[in-house]
Amino acid sequence: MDEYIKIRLSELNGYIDRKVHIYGWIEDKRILGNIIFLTIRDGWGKTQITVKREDKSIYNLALATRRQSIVSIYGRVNKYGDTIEVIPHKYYIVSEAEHPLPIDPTGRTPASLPKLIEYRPLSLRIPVVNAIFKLRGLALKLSREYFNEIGCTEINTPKIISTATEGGADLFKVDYFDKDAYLAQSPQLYKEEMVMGLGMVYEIAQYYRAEKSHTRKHLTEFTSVDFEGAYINYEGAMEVLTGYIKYLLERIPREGKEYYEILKYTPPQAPGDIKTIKYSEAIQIIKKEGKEIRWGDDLDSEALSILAERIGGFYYIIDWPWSLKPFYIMRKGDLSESFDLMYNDLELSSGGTREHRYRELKKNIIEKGLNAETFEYHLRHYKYGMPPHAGFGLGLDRLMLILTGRENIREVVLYPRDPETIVP
Ligand code: AMO
Repeated sequence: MDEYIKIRLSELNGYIDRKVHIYGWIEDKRILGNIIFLTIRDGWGKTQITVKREDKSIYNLALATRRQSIVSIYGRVNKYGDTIEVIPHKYYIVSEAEHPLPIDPTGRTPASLPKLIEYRPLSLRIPVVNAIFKLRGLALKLSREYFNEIGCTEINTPKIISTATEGGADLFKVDYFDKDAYLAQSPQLYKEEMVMGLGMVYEIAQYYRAEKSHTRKHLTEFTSVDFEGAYINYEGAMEVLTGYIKYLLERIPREGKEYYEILKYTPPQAPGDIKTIKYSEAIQIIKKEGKEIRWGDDLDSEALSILAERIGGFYYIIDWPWSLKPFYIMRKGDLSESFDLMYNDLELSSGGTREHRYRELKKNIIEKGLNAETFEYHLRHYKYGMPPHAGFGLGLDRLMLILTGRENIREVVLYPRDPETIVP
């Protein structure tokens, strides 16, 4: 069967009247008089297979194949009007689907989110779910494109570590032979150290936080897009972050058009510029709305809802009290050179200028109540010519909520992990 060319269903248009070999799952089957119409998909595209009763053996096989089974078809591509169909010459059932199916892959009978996650592979055949994860893949591709274009080097830092990077709390402990180890909460200190020789770096990876949060925006395993650059301060890091958000929002509607049509959703427009307010101004705004809050308090969900209402869209909150920020952030008296990037009431990213001076960094570690000795492996590098630097970490799963218009972070993560869920 050499004369049949193996192609994807997205390529059919270029093979009208030619003999092709295709694979796919049967999404739908309709019998109209003496004809069976099968809709098959392969993950890239879809087509119709038209089987006439006179092709007896194929007709009987098609009749017997259950929806969602994988078939292999050799046939001719035919076009009439706007419709492309394949007229099968040979038809094989490659992998049968058992019925009843645990979820409806056409999406017509909606399944609960836990059920979708339990049967994630099959749920990826639901057009809306499929579109979400295609867009996630696209966002990852565009992210790499952006950071590579601006001159960053992609890095991979360890996820099994011996010291906390974000302070002592929320750490998952791991039995590591005869030693204690932890799962990384972020690549923080490693990414900072890498700017010594690489200039600007980025990493896209999963991190772990033992937070007992049951919200629509927290997971115990989340994906972060981390950036770190030498010779810049927090303003430079915000420029890179604003550029990243613009790059994504300008390109993803175009490159992901077919998926947005399925989702019936338009992502926010790329911001011209991103507004900035100081933490102290945020406190004033929140106070004006009648909420009791003092300078130095963290912004809880009620406070963030007020800001979402009053400011909205993308905005930065800058110059946070140093008491609210981690030890590695550059201190300016009671304040710090730091920022959070918000979208309405959702924190997407945080970052800042880093403390690059060995003595000051050590002092900050002690002041935050941490044990400087356990950080010595990291700290020593700050003695050998550490450049001033700044960076940020951005929660990719949270960004995906905005890029896909979903509400719950579990909808945009293949296998979400929260305090109750570690399977599947
Ligand atoms: P931070 O702890 O603010 O900063 O985390 C950065 C971003 O990561 C996302 N994020 C989460 N997403 C889902 N579930 C979670 N449990 C979770 N925790 C954090 C958020 C958040 O804004 N090292 C610093 C960043 C830096 O300064 O470079 C850090 O980790 O979107």
